[in-house]
Amino acid sequence: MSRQELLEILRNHLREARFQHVQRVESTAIELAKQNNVNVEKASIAGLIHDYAKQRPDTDFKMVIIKKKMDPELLKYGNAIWHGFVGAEMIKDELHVWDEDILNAVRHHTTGAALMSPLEQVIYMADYIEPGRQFDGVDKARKVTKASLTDGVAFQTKQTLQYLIENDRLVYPKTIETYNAWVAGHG
Ligand code: DGI
Ligand code: FE
Ligand code: FE
Ligand code: FE
Repeated sequence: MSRQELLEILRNHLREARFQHVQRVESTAIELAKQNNVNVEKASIAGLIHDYAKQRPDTDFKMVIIKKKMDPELLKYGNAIWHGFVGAEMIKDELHVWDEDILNAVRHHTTGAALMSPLEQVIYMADYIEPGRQFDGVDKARKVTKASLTDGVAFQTKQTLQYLIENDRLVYPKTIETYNAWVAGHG
C-alpha cells in the first residue's frame, strides 16, 4: 500500500484533529529516526498508524480481546490502553501490516515497555513531543529527547506515572514495568 492510500484510509478512520496529529507524529518520528539511525520508512508507517484504532467503540475492542484470547485483565482498562495493544491486532487484520517492530511500536506507544527497540522508542517519543502537544514540561521533553532518545524515554515515563498517580488513574502493569526498567535506580 502506498503512503497516499494509507493516508486516505486514515482520513476515513480518524477525526480531523486526530488525522492531523498522526501526520505530525510521522514528521517527528522521521526526524528522530534520522538522528538515531532508525529505518525512516518504518518510522513513517508506524507514526501514521499508531492511533489507527483510537476512535473505535469500546465494544470493538472487547470483541477482539475475547476473540483473540488476549489477556482478560485488559477488559478492566479502557480506550487509552486498548487502542495500542488491541489496535495492533486490528492493524494486522485490516491494514495487513505484519512487521513486528512496527506492530510493537503501536502496542507500546502509550505505556512504553521494559524492552523497546529504537523504533519503539522513536514512536513513544514522537507521540509525546510532536509540535501540537502543549503541556507543562513539553519544551523540556523536546530538549531532552533531542539530546538523547533514551533520556527522553525515561523523562516521559516518569512524567506519565506521576500524572496517573496525581489523578488516581488505574496504572497498567506494563506502565510500571517501563518505569522500573527506565527510571528506577538499580540495586
Ligand atoms: O493517543 P494519544 O492521545 O496520542 O496518546 P497516548 O496513546 O500516548 O495516550 C496518552 C494517554 O494515555 C495519557 O492521557 C495517559 C494515558 N496512559 C498512559 N499510561 C496509562 C494511561 N492511562 C491509564 N489509565 N493507565 C496507564 O497505565
Ligand atoms: Fe495513542
Ligand atoms: Fe504517547
Ligand atoms: Fe498519538
